[in-house]
This record gives sequence, structure tokens and C-alpha cells, in this order.
Amino acid sequence: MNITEATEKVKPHLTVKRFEHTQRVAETAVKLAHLYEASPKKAELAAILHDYAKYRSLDEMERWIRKSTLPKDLLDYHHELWHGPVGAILIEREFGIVDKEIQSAVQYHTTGKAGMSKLDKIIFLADYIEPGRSFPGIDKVRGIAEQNLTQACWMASKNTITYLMSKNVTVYPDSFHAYNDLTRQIT
Ligand code: DGI
Ligand code: FE
Ligand code: FE
Ligand code: FE
Repeated sequence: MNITEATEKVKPHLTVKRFEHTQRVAETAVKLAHLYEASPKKAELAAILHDYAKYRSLDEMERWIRKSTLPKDLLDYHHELWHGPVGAILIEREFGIVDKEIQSAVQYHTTGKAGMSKLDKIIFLADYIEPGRSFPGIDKVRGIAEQNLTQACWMASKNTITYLMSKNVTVYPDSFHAYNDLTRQIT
């Protein structure tokens, strides 16, 4: 599937704002791919697809989690965590995308995981720093993103976990696994 085709397939499933976010994630991911010698085409395609399942009903996402090989513990955590994993399944079922690298980047874009690939990191980071985002400390992460991919992901992961903990909500284990693994990689 090429970028144009993917864009046309994804667009009707997203709101205008979410589609614009998706396009900014794609632009950011392409820049990061050039900087860190990854495939810009793969980065762009993964970015276009990353929020594909964002507006599926909770019922539908829950059904996919139950009947696929996705981890069942997702159901014990906030439903915002479901769209990445379910998206990774749906792009295969609906678009025939069986590229494990792209599916992984989509699956883990919200939480990260231990042992993230370069493409996983690029999509995780691009989703966090795309120019439409405004999180506390984001400009520092944007700066580091031009110097060190892993350190920038570590900062994004740390900021997200810190934010979630400040809100007294549960944090999915993969978010902690990502943070721990990235910490080991940068120290
Ligand atoms: O889909 P996006 O809005 O582009 O961004 P995302 O997929 O990175 O994150 C979606 C939401 O999930 C965001 O509001 C933060 C939240 N989130 C991320 N990790 C966790 C989480 N929420 C909970 N409760 N627990 C987590 O571990
Ligand atoms: Fe998302
Ligand atoms: Fe994110
Ligand atoms: Fe996103």
C-alpha cells in the first residue's frame, strides 16, 4: 500500500483535527527518518496509519482484543490504550498490511515497550512532538529529538508517565518497560 492510498483509506475514519494531527505526525516522522537513517517511506506509512483505530467503538475494540492475540490485560487499563494495538490488527485485516515493523510501530505508539526498534521510536516520538502538540517541556524534547532519538524518546516517556501519575491514573506496564529500557540505553 502506498502513502496516497493509505491516506485516502484512513481519512474517512478520522475527524478533521485527528487527520491533521496524523499528517503532522507523518511530516515529523519523515524528518526523523532522514535524521536517523531509517526508511522515510516506512515511517510515513506507519505515521499515516498510527491512529487508524482511534474512533472505533469501545465495543468493537474490546471484541478485537478478546478474539486476537493482543494482550488481554489491555482491558484492565484505560480504553485510550486500545487504539494502537487494535489498529495494528485492523491494518492487516482491512488493508492487508503484514509488515511487522509497521504493525509494531502502530501497536506501541501510545505506550512504547522494551526493545523498541528505530521505527517504533520514530513513531512514538513523532506522535509526541508533532508541531500541533503543546505539553509542558515539549520544546526541550523537540531540541533533543534533533540530536539523539533514544534520549528524546526517554524524555517523552518520562514526561508521559509523570503526567499520568500526577493525575492519579494507572499506567500500562509497557509504558514502564519502555522507560526502564530507554533509561538503560542512555546511561
Ligand atoms: O492518540 P493520540 O492522542 O495522538 O496520542 P497517544 O496514542 O499517544 O495517547 C492517547 C492517550 O493515552 C493520551 O491522552 C495519553 C493516554 N495514555 C498514554 N499512556 C497511558 C495513557 N493513559 C493511561 N490511563 N495509562 C497509560 O499508561
Ligand atoms: Fe494514538
Ligand atoms: Fe503518543
Ligand atoms: Fe497520534
